[in-house]
Amino acid sequence: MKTRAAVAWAAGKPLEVEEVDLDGPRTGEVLVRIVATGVCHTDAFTLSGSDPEGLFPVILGHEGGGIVQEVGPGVTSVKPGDHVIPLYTPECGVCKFCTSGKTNLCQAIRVTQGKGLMPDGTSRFSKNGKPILHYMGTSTFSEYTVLPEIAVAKINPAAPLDKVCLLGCGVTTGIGAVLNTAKVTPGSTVAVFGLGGIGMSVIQGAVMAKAGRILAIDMNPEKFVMAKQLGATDFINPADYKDTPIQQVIVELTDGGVDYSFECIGNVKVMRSALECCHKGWGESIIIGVAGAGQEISTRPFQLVTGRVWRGSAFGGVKGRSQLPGYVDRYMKGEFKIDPFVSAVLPLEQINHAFDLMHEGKVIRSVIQY
Ligand code: NAD
Ligand code: AHE
Ligand code: ZN
Ligand code: ZN
Repeated sequence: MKTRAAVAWAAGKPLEVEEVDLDGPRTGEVLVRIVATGVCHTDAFTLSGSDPEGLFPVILGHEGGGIVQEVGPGVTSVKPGDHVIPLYTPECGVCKFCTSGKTNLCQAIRVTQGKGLMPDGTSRFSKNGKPILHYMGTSTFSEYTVLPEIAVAKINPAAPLDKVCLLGCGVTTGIGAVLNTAKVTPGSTVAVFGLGGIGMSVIQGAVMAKAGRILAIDMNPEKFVMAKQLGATDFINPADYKDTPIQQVIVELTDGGVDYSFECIGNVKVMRSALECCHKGWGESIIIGVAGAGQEISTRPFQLVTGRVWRGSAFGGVKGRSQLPGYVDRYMKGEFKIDPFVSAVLPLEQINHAFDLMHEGKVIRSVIQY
């Protein structure tokens, strides 16, 4: 079949919206019509050429919501008409990782996914006979996409797909990092570095965890408005403290440091600040931001010897098939917000504008509606 898609032909070049060919689902695969997709900073990161795994040409996008159109042989858990969220972290339920009880990082198809291919080692997308690669196993910047069955979460059909698509990455990542990875305890002091879709979701998670104080940190003070509405209590622009390292500012403001910090930017220098603003003896820093090829983190080992902890979190530690539908239901019950995060709704033809809005810091999320 043909599908409209935004193709990234090369790193650093604008996406081109055009018709491409899409092969139908093979064994264990499903064809999904994407109704809406968010644009996450990770899409921009890969498009920029900084992603060590970045391959081109590719159809980006990993924060979608859609409806199953067709299933391939052997698919039993979903059927046409089911509403689904594509999962860049699938859940096979049987691999060593899925059965460990210790991680959400299912590895059943990670190798082929990282090469932009379906589990059988081929691509379903092409143009004039030339393959176009998949991205993060999802490629939601295409109106129709083919996904492995283990990479779709079946959700409540009453949920608005133009909102819950953000549970495909940003909102789940932020809330999950607080509740699953850090396990923030009531009364804690929390610092959030970077107030995009991820950082704002961390703030929501911290409120859900009943944190006592939530410090919101960003170079763009316009972000403080929403951070305050969501429940942040302190607002810090590092540009206001040029002569003092920001970790020192935070340690002084919080009687020795925060209990938990979250890096939601992808800047290795900020990752260091986020660790070093943690309280001696117990403070934990969670790295969520994704850093470019060749970047490395550093700190004095003494920071860890004296009890601070560095952790990372992918997709908020959430297992997609078994736990994400519950997040959709919790949103529907009003336990957390998604709607205010949708700053702009754009047609696929304006997807490059969505990237511009992100780089200009004008949106929390743009949602592409097909
Ligand atoms: P975003 O672009 O919407 O937000 C980033 C924010 O950081 C912006 O508000 C920006 O002003 C702020 N910022 C930039 N540099 C800063 C600095 N030096 N100090 C303070 N603030 C600064 O991005 P996003 O979509 O929220 O994603 C954030 C990061 O999380 C990205 O690196 C993305 O790739 C990553 N991410 C990781 C996961 C995961 O599972 N680990 C999931 C989604 C996104
Ligand atoms: N490909 C990059 C790493 C990118 C990365 O860390 N991705 C996160 C999700 S970001 C979503 O917006 C993730 O889940 N990582 C786990 C995984 O298996 O990819 C690189 O550095 O090579
Ligand atoms: Zn993302
Ligand atoms: Zn698995």
